Amino acid sequence: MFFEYTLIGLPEKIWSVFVAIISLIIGVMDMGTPTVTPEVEYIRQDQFLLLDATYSGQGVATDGEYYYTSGSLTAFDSACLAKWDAETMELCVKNDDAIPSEYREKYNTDHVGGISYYNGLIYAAVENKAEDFPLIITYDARTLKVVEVYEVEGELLPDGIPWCAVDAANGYIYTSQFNEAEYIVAYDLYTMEFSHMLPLSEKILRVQGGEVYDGKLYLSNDAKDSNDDSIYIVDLGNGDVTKLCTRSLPSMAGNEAEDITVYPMADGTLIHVLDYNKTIGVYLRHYTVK
Ligand SMILES: [Ca+2]
Ligand SMILES: [Ca+2]
Repeated sequence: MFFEYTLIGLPEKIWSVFVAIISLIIGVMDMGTPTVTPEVEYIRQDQFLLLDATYSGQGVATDGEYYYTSGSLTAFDSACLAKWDAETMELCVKNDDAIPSEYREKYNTDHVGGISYYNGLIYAAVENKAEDFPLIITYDARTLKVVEVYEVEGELLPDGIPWCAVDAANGYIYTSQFNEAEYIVAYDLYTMEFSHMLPLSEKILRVQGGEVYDGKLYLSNDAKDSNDDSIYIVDLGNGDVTKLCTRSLPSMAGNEAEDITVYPMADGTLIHVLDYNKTIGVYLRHYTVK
């Protein structure tokens, strides 16, 4: 008799019982729904557990049809990308070795952070252990295989490259430092040469991800040691920062807000944020704007 074996070598039936039990435990730990300040309405969530969580703990992007996620597990030295059907959330494609080995070996590059989608490509912010060698790597959105690796100017990025967001209309890709971001750093979308910096009207702490939608930059903030994590909007013309909302999240172990993507999906939701529950679960939570 043949069993289908999962990644960690357990027969599939035992594995699914195990996952069901873990789901129950996590469900109890994270019971309740997020409450959000009135500008935004919480609609629903998708849950990634155990192995799925390793593919989804860092970045999220969408083309409207699929969600793309990234994950990095430093303990296992893994850096992954995955593609999920947006309607069914079935896993379509994955890449569990998303960093080219020459960069791993030469620069200790080990972390895929926030991601963004544009024109058939996934753009990923990728950093090394010392956080002093920022990369933007593009992947083919069909196969999740590497297309190009760009070594970007890192002088304005003192603590790595946590996220990136494509602004196709203006031909830029944006990022910022993670802690205490006082400006946005812009690169040319096609050459990845440094273009300019945009000073922010107020400092944003712990910027986990971003996405451009309708001419505005949406940023996901993680409040440290707190489950009240916020979303900010940056005016790309003048750097004005406004807080869109604060999300109060149910999580016994604590919530770490991760990347964001903003796109009107078939189910009517617009804002999609990843949350890590600091155990073995990741949620993709969907919102509408009132
Ligand atoms: Ca994103
Ligand atoms: Ca938090």
